[in-house]
Amino acid sequence: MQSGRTTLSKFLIEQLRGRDDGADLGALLVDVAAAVKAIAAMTAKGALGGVLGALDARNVQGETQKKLDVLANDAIIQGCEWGGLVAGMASEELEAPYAIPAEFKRGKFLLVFDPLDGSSNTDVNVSVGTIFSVLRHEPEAAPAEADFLQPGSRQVAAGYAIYGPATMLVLTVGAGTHGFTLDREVGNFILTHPQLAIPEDSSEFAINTSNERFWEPPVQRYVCECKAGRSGERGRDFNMRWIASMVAEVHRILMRGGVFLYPKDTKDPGKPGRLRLLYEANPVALLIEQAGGYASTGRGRILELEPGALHQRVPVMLGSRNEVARLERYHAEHDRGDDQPFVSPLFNERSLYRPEMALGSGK
Ligand code: FDP
Repeated sequence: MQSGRTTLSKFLIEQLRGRDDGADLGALLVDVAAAVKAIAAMTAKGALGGVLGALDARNVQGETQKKLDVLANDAIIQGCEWGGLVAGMASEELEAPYAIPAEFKRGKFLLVFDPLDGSSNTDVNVSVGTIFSVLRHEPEAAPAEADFLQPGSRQVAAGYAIYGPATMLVLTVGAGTHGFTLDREVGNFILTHPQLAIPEDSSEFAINTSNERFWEPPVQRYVCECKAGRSGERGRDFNMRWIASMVAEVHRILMRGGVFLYPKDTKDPGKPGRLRLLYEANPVALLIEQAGGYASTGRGRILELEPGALHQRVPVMLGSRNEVARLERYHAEHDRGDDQPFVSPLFNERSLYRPEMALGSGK
């Protein structure tokens, strides 16, 4: 039964009708969706596509590039550069912004993206995704790097695709967060999850606990309390998940609540967090807030950060509002110096959590 289904194009026409630049924004998002379908086809072939494995190259972050990172990056650039809709693009895989070739008209949007988030998972057949953010660009001139450095609150659209058992596109144009499922036979994204809503409270957290000794005390306190469950401060048991693919974690949170944390740590003092602000944290923060959740660094709202560099990293804590608010409170108490050492009944005297443990050498 095809009739009565809301396709992505129909949804965008209806959502953006009457909005300044609405038709152009809709057309750009349809181009992004077409590129996403190409990436979905590549990832779905797995080993049969000959595209798994690493390249003998590193990206600007010094991370080993996977073949699929580069192919996904090319798919988005080629899918979006020709339509006269974008003035420039920036990607996790490119050191500097990509200038639109002279033969194409320049448009009024900037497209910023992580072509394949969680790509370390491609070789093990676990869900990965594409994250994107659309910003406005007023001048006619080719955009400089500084033009991309806009706070997340100025995004006009944001979304991600998740390449899992089903391919989904989750999107916001500033009026709620909505999920579309790819009908592979027909080739259309169909609205299947309108108006996603994250519960305010949750008992599920996601964090890479192998970094525990490098975290700041407020994060150690939060996680320690979650692990203590009903015998501790929180008075109820928590569940933990770690997929190591942010898109998949965020998707779970949009579906059933929870929190995802990639906090600041002392593992690599040169990196104040793992995730990149412009093309990971900002788009995901907008999606989460449009679904009623909250996204913070622990010390303030992610969407209000003034970016300082294209590939800037930030601490990320997002999901169910009350849990993220609690994390902000723990950071504030710590920064004021009045957080109480947390004593979990699960830990014996020798392994008691004390704030000064986290301030030590990090060994
Ligand atoms: P990846 O480097 O594989 O792209 O974006 C960074 C990210 O994945 C997230 O998707 C994921 O949550 C995180 O890194 C995984 O980090 P760990 O290696 O610490 O598990």
